[in-house]
Amino acid sequence: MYTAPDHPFLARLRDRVLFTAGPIGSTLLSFNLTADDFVAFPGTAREEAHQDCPEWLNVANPEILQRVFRMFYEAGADAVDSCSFGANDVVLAEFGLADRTRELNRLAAQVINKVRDEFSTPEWPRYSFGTNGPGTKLPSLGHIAWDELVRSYREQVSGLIEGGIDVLKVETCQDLLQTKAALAACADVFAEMGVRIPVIVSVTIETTGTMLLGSDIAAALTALEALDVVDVIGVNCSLGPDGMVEHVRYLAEHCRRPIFVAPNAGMPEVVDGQACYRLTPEDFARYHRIFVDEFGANIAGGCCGTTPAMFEAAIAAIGRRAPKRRTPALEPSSSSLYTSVPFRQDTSFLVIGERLNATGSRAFRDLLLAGDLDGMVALAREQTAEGAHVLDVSVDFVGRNGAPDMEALAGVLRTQSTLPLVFDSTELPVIETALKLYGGKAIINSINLEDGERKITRLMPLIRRHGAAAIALVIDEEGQARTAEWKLRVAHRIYEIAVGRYGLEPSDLLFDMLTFPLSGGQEDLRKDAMETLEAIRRVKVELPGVNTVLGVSNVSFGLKTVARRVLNTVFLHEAIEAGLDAAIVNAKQIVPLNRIPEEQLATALDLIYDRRREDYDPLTHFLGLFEGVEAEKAVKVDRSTLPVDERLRQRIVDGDRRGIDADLDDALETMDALTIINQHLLEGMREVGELFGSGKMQLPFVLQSAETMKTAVAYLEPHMEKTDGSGKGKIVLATVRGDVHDI
Ligand code: THG
Repeated sequence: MYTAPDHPFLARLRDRVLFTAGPIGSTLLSFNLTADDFVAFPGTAREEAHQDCPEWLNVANPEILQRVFRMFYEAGADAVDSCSFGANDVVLAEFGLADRTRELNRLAAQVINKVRDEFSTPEWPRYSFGTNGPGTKLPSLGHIAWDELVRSYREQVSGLIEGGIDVLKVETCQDLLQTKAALAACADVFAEMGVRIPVIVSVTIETTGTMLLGSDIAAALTALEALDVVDVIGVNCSLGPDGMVEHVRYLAEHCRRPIFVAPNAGMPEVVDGQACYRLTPEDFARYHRIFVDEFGANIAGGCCGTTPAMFEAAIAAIGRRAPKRRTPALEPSSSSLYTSVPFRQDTSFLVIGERLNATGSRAFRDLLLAGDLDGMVALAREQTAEGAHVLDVSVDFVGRNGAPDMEALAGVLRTQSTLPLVFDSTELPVIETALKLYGGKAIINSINLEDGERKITRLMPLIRRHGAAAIALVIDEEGQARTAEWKLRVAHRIYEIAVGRYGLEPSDLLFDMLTFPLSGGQEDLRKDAMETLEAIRRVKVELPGVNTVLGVSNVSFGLKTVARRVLNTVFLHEAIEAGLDAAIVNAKQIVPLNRIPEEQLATALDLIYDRRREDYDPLTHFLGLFEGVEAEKAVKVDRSTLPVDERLRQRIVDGDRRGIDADLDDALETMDALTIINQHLLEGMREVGELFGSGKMQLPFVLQSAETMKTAVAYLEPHMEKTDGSGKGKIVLATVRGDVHDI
């Protein structure tokens, strides 16, 4: 549960819209600086130059930067960005300046604060924003590890705070894992230094309608709003303001923190070797009026290419007043890197796929033991197709070391599964490993009071630091709670700790009231299902806002598959009637209640509610109903009925290279290798390109398709005719060094 820190800047945001300027890099570019401008202490023994490192200007030429800051404060901006966008040691290392990260940031804050002080008055306080850019590495794609990234950002944030910066701005975010690492660094430094200044976080939505890594605005909001260190959420850079309208509208409707909007001055075009921005001051003002008056944006900013004239126009058009009041609605959710998935599903329950479980699924265990990551990804995708909304992931298995297994699996699932993940482990290091890899908002399975408060008080800080939700099991020092009374007692205790002490949002707490199998028939377990249903009903009343979850298959352990399917379905139905929100199930095994024969249904209900009579034991009767009955084989959708060219094209689109050799052999019987590549495989890639361009396919899946293409071409290569080799040309590909797109 976020509560705003008591800070004058945040109080000020509630009263009046704040104008802030951040086009430091593009303004510097328009000055056409020369190599000389980047030389510090020229002509002395200390002479040192780092050309094209804007942050170095804080040392070499602060006057130039101060000219920029002054231009925007003069135009009426309440806040201006420091020159520190790329001042983290990952980027500075490219200039040999990594070990001076802290110093450069401290200086960056001091250099802007000097100008801020020229303008700031008690009636009109001005602010300095310490900008913190994404750097050049994408942790979700494995370019850099969480710990290294956090350490790098900590240096930057420490320096900015030491230099007296007013507000931190984690901006132009492209990868939510990078974003979360930067925010974790802010939280660390606050704790370490005993200070708390406001934090703005702002993501960049590309022309695809998502962040570079494929996250849509809802996914970003879900992941970021779960972090207490975040005070303001927004969007910046990328498209011009017109391309931002829908994303700002989404934030306006859902985001409970103040909103920040800082468009570029349109998409830059290159004219005569100069970046040229088409937006006019009138357009800039018009769009900001929409953002402020229609959507209620609290901070109106400008990113690359915006000019003092634009700020003058916007301030004249909008004035110094409060933005429109908003009434945002919280939608309790989890998220993957790509999408946000609400806990409460309108016409269903939240389906948590159970099959990625080393103790619960033989198929998965075999894949895990064989280290077959592609196979595990395929199992994840199967469950997606079967209707799962999120996926439970448990690598716990006797005799194996869970952390490396989780590292490998979560390392691929984070980009290869569109569904949010539930990290299911009894081992704290396994949970921590997973959280450090995950850019989305995960669900942690689970917290409990098995060893009193020892473990829960170690897990909760992790859960809060990474902005996860948590499943709580009703287990205490005495064991798994058996009666509704006992279950509720444990639930109240956990609530007190998780919500009361650690500030978890109540809706991010999912209580699992647990049930024992009904299949054993022991006298003392006969009423357990009933107690569970009663506890689900009561917890929703006694602890308002919390959600409930259940591992449904537990109820039927020990029965044969056909019987399990019926009992699971009926028990799930009863639990949903009692108010259950989510269930860990095998999605394809849940059947609609109306397809269950009447006698099976009635007997299952008798079993659940322990309606034994003389000469009638529902358990015995239930078992009898399935004697000699076997489950029909599940029908699997596959490509094998398609003609071979279709099969290959579809494989490229699906990014599925497992067993592609056989399909290629098939194809080679009727066509030559080049035809396969040029007509069929490339046709698949063309479709991938279209899906990507229209925002329907995210980058990591495109990479998966490319990998499949590579595998296919490598296989076909020996079948290609050699030409004389005289036609070899040269290809030159270039990208811009140090640019944020330099991936
Ligand atoms: N609550 C919470 N988490 C949980 C559980 C729970 N996590 C683990 C488990 N229980 C839920 N997961 C499973 C996974 C598989 C099965 C049951 C629960 C299962 N497997 C079949 C079997 O064992 O017969 C299939 C075996 C196979 O495919 O090889 O039933 O309760 N919070």
